[in-house]
Amino acid sequence: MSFFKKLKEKFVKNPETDEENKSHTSDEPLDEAQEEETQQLEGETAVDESVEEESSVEDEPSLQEEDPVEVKDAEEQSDDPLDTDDEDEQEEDTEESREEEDTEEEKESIAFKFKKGLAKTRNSFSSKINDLVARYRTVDEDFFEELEEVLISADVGVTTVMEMIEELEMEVKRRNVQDPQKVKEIISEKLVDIYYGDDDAGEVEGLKENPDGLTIYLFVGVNGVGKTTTIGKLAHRLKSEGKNVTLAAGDTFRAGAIEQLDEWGKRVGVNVTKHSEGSDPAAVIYDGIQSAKSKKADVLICDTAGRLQNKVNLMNELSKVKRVIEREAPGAPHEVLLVLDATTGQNAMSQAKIFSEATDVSGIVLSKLDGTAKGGIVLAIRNELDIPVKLVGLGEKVTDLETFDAHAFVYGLFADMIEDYEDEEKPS
Ligand SMILES: Nc1nc2c(ncn2[C@@H]2O[C@H](COP(=O)(O)OP(=O)(O)OP(=O)(O)O)[C@@H](O)[C@H]2O)c(=O)[nH]1
Ligand SMILES: [Mg+2]
Repeated sequence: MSFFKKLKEKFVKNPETDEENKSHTSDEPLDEAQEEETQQLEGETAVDESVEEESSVEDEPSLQEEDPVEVKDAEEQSDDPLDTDDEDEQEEDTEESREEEDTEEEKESIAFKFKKGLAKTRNSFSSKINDLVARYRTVDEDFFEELEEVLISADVGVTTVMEMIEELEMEVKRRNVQDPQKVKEIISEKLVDIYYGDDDAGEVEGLKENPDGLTIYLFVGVNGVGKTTTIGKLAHRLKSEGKNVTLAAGDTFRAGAIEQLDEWGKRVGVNVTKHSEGSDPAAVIYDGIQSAKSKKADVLICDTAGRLQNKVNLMNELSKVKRVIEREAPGAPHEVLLVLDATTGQNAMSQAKIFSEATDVSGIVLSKLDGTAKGGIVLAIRNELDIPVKLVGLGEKVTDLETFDAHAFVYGLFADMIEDYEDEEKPS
């Protein structure tokens, strides 16, 4: 079966398959109280900002000079992978107005979330692909060269792009494709193949859980990437799945960080273990584990600092925190999740390398995918670092966190073409 047709059947609204399309974050219907809570949370980003403002004290020793809240432009980044200098990347969000027309049920679907979250990437990537395909009559070397540039400009990463182009060329030859229009579909198929690589199971990889008791997730990442926000979103999601969740405020360095996590705890309705600012983070995590055990919690999520006096201290601190978790809860942490800001482009790759050395990162959370036109970074991360992307942040709302699904991702990139697919197929 054609790949677009497969994706269309899987993701485009169809009453018969609607059940399967439900978002990973909303498997359980929210009850009335939770729904109210969610609505409240969704309107509360302002609180976050005030906490962040409080935190950006000028004379703090810092790996970052500017406000961590702002979304960064990939082209403006510095060479230092741990320096998260930010630059605003505001684009008009045309999806926002269209959102009004969609029903609540549609908004819950994984397809809708990826389509909306990837709007910027799709608008840029698809239009470039369409333009390319329209300019060429046959699929030749120049065509592939231009395609290479399009992929690189979407942050797919040079190594991954080279690999992909090579496979595309082979596939095009094998299927004897002459028409550039048809190449679009092969591109989409190869994007999924590249993501999974040799791992041909191609299944969505959720977070690991401890079937026999407490599950511990450790969040790491440089400042401003979205650790605390993701923890809040994840706590909300796990709680709405009926789990008993608790948090530990391991960022004792940044002013306002403890309050920010505490605020999330209150909003989501979960317990937070915290000590005072400047205290030993390993001790906070230790207490968090004891508290989670005594409360028979299902999940403990640990926040950590994004910056310290210097990088070496940060990496040492994270290693120490991890050792405490390993000692106090054998088998834990069940995930060490490195949060990377998708808008930082290739810099995210360098961060992944540095953090992996200190903490054995088991999965990536790619935040702010909604804020970039270069969502191709997902493929580069998985293909070049061989770390699975477990979760993606597709917006600032508490419900804007999704389990990464490569097929849904590709659907998000080619949504318009996939939705129109049947029309092209119809006999003339
Ligand atoms: N658009 C968008 N914004 C996000 C997303 N995730 C986080 N943010 C925003 O990113 C900013 C920083 O998030 P935080 O959660 O405070 O980041 P952090 O990694 O905890 O930062 P530090 O505590 O300074 O280390 C906040 O304004 C969040 O609302 C996302 O998926 N999409
Ligand atoms: Mg934080």
